[in-house]
Amino acid sequence: MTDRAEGAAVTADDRRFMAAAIRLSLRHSGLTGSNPSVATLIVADTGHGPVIVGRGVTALGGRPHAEAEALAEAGERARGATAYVTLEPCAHHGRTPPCAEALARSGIRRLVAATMDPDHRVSGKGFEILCAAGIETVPGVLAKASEHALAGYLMQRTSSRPHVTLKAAVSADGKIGRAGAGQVAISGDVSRAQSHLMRAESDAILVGINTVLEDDPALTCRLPGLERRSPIRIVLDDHLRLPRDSQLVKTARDVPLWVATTSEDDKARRALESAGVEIVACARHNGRIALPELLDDLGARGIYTLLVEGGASVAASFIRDDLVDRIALFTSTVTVGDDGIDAPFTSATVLEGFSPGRTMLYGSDRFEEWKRER
Ligand code: AOF
Ligand code: ZN
Repeated sequence: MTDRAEGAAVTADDRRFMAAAIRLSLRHSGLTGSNPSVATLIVADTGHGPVIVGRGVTALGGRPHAEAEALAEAGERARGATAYVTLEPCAHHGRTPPCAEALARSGIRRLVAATMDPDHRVSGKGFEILCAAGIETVPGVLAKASEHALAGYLMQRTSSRPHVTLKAAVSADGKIGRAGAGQVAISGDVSRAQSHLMRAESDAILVGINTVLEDDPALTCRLPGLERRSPIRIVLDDHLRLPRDSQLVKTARDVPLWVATTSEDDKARRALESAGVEIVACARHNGRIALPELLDDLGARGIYTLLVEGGASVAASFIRDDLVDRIALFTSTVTVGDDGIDAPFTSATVLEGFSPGRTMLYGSDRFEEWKRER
């Protein structure tokens, strides 16, 4: 959707309230199961300018929907008001009645929406219900910002696979670590906090078995207060080499651990399963785990946002199969030396087909975000 509502009057207040609704929607990102985290604001003109009289965000777990909460708070004050929704209101009878009908009954005069819901049960039908009820319906306001907030959901609904972010921490001399040296501290504390926040916002995090054998990572979010927002941890482990005494397996009963494999070694599988690990059986392609099929499987299991954290060969496989939607690149001032492992890309060599997004400084590290041009 383009960033401008066609043929309708969009005011500066409309953009301001939609920006506030998008910020509210982020509050439950990653916490609404297979439902997107969306938000609704009901804004009434009290005679002293517009005032928010109802606000709602999709509840934890995905239900009730945002509109129900916002309309309950607004009550009678919804009459004649404008509703701001970050996603087209639903039109289907799910576990709750359709939000489009609830909005139509509430007496609102205008509906301002950021983006259309690609779910086949909605996809324009929500807007139709509101238009048919005589409500002025203005879609496409801050569409790009909302699509960014809903990237995982929109990707899964339109292509069946998760939105993939490839994260790399690269030294000043273009290395991601040193073979056989265990974890090499490349980025600083502030970048580490930022990357743990990225974990908290992702449904799942994925690494290759070599990274596990080298670094023995826990892959949890360890930011104070966000420990319970650790993503599902996924290891690509073709031959089931994951050690039983690894940090990952030792914590498998607290934070889900999935092992993606083509191995049919029943004994090894059972040993991992008895430690609380879930085995994800994969198809094989050219002697390796077939990544496109694995991603479709993860999408079907409700993973909408996937963070790929390493190592070099896993990153190279995702790039080769054209499965990367976003690159999060931390470049530090540390140098590793000539015996380091070359990063699959650096600030100077980011992949063709990616365009720059944000650039920020985290401590002395530089962070760049690159987005796939599709
Ligand atoms: C809304 N408001 O807050 C959200 C919506 O299983 P159900 O019945 O909850 O339906 C899930 C679908 O509802 C989901 O695929 C998406 O189309 C929509 N999500 N819609 O009106 C909300 N979270
Ligand atoms: Zn709904």
